[in-house]
Amino acid sequence: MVPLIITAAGVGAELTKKDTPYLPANPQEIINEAITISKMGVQIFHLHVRDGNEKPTLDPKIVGEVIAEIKNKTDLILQISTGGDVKDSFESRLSTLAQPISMASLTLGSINFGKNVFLNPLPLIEELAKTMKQKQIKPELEIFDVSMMDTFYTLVKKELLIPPYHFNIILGGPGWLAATRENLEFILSQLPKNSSWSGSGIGRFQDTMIDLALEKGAHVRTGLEDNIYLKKGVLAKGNQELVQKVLEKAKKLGRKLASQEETKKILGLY
Ligand code: KMH
Ligand code: ZN
Repeated sequence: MVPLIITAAGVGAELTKKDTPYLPANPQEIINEAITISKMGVQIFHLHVRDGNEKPTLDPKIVGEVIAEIKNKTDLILQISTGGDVKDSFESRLSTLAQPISMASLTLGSINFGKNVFLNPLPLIEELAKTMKQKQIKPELEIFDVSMMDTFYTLVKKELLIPPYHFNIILGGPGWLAATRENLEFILSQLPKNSSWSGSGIGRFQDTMIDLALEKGAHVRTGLEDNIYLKKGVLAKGNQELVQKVLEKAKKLGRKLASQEETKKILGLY
């Protein structure tokens, strides 16, 4: 069986310490969280950065400092978020690709996000994909809905993506595609052969998607960005508790963790 890759989405851009006091919400806390989960065997850190006031930021200086420190202290593969915050400009989202990172998220369509819209018009998606290709940054293709697979094939036709493709199928948010086996299998039926994918879900559907992904021998994404509860009514005391839960599930299934070298090979990192 393919060894398991865990992506940790440690903070995101939406939550605050009012939602959970365990959110790493300033540069030092994000760096510390990265170090902790790296020691547990997590291979990829999906990175959103906060400033000293706990506000999401794409300021290249602050983002650059956090990246430098995480690279200095861990061997994590850094996957910068090009989604940012729903209010971020397209220009600032594109600016994240100037950072020295080997992966970046690439969402393949627009979707309702809380009371806002996470806007991803085709020209932006194409510009992001083109820049990633030029800079040899591996896109993680974020699939919130089956319609986003249509955009994937548009990018393939335009030769903006380099195989093998890596997807993150993220279901179960309000107004998104529901996190069901049927919906996941419908999406999977449209993935090119030899693609890799991880399963992730929002709130209580994080467990649903992780279980389905593990059952299918795929990879997983966990972390406080997607879900702040360890179980019903009990907050996770940091990303490490969510990672620990994945490690226990993997152990039960006899699934071993991928090394960083294996991870790079599986994902076809440049
Ligand atoms: N914060 C959301 C608007 C990504 O990181 O690429 C976008 C998001 C997806 O979190
Ligand atoms: Zn994100």
